[in-house]
Amino acid sequence: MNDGDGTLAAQDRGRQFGPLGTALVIIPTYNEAENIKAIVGRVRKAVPEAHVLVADDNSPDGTGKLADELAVEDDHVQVLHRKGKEGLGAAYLAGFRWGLEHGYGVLVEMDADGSHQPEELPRLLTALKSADLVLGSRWVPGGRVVNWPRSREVISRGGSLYSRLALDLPLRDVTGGYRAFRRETLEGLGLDDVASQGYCFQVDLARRAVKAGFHVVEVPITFVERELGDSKMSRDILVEALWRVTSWGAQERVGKLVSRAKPAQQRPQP
Ligand SMILES: Nc1nc2c(ncn2[C@@H]2O[C@H](COP(=O)(O)OP(=O)(O)OP(=O)(O)O)[C@@H](O)[C@H]2O)c(=O)[nH]1
Ligand SMILES: [Mg+2]
Repeated sequence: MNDGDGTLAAQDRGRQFGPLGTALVIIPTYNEAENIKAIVGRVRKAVPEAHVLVADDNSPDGTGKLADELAVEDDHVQVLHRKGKEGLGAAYLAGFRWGLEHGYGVLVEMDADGSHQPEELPRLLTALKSADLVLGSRWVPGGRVVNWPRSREVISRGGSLYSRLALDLPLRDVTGGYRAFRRETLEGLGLDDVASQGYCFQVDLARRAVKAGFHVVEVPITFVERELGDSKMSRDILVEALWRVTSWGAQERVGKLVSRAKPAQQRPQP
């Protein structure tokens, strides 16, 4: 667990964390018919007390209908049907809103394709007892990826490194999507003006959490490449991430320069 002085732990030490409350595992789906039943089953088995919300963007392959079948059989499973494909970020924002309105204490992000292993969720939830946000991390000691082509690893590591440096974040895996938030953390992130869609949605949330002073902890995970169904990764998603991260970084640097200049100007003259 990366809980050194590089994270916000140093700033927050001594803080008391309250009880967690019921967890809602949000699984966004677009054409995951081959995966949805298996992943929901694994979550229910690994963390029986948690609830599941499938946020489906009207998948043409009938994922939403399969999720409905699961919901009929199991009162811990719900489905949020959305009109059409609007991207991962929009699906999560809708899922978070739903979860907060329904009183959940913890909101978890998890992909449908098996890359995020439900069996590791208890470790994330345990870490959340003394954190505001827990990131499942591939790039801290103990974390790893299985069956990823070298090219994907280079893109992912490069994306995290670039985000870390451009945004001055004390985090190793900034783009990952296996996370557990306390409800108070999400409420403090200003979700109403989040516009990011793809990978940079994850960078955006991590950045907001750090800047807001929340205690963010990374726990190692084993990320497994999907075996069934198609990736939704695209060039557009990478381009969006690159320009948004670059522009946030530039804005922050300008902001820091301005605030450094201000106190000197405002200092009363003797
Ligand atoms: N609701 C919704 N879910 C989406 C959308 N795009 C992707 N997802 C889901 O988000 C999760 C992550 O998408 P993936 O295609 O696995 O993307 P990835 O994990 O970055 O790429 P791979 O490593 O190649 O699998 C999966 O559960 C997808 O079904 C979308 O537009 N709407
Ligand atoms: Mg995936």
